[in-house]
Amino acid sequence: MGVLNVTPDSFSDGGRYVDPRRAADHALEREAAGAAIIDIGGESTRPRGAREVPAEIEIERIMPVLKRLEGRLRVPISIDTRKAAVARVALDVGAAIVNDVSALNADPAMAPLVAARKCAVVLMHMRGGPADHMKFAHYRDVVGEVEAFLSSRARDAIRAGVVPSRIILDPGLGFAKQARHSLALLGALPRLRALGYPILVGASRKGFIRATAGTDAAAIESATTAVSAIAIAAGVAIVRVHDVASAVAAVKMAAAIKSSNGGV
Ligand code: HH2
Repeated sequence: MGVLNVTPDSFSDGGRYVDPRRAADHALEREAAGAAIIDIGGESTRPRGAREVPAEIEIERIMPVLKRLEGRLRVPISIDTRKAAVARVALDVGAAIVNDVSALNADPAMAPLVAARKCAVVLMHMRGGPADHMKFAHYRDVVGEVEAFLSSRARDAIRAGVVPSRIILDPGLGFAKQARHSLALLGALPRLRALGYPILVGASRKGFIRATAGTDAAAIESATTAVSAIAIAAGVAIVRVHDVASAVAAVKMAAAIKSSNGGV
């Protein structure tokens, strides 16, 4: 999944793709580099005080890009939003996946929308909102608590009419999590897999990578690629990244090693 943030303030690529033509070209480049999904977002969720964006502004940011991509992008588009009004217009112009970092909690209209459209949905673990989630980064058993949250959100989604086979779960690395929490979740991916849904991880360029591998750009990129390989080897279905070409190489290697089955 290639990330395309159409925001002035995203923590890793903020402001670069606000021009719709540039953003659309970038989506096409990411597809050409091997992305299987393009994730488009019009609201930053960065840890330190991301500002709430009204639905109209999110729509104003994403629609020109989605319109430019209509009929040009072959891979599915995922829309990164917590707002049903934004998801609705994106689905109307061909988005296939709703990526909701609130796991359908932020907007009561989101679950009925996803159910009615029978689209795929990413349910991500977070506590609090994008502006204050780091206040809630305290756990006794981070893996158990995230596991319980995700399975309960999946149950609630199904109760609301969401098609079970269209649910994707995400531990929400960096969201209401200290570095050690994100690392623990990456170490427990087989447990999350055992919940029975495809798993998505978004590790790309996040704070726990910087805290672990170093803060220069090359270290951040190589460490992101390493995490993609580890995640795929652990059975994750989707890695959400900025540098698609590196992730594709990592995914190819991890998948080839897995399917070799140790020579058996
Ligand atoms: N991370 C970010 C945004 N959306 N969605 C899912 N499902 N999982 C994630 O881990 C995830 C996400 C934050 O990263 P980024 O898009 O680079 O920054 P920003 O939110 O500032 O645009």
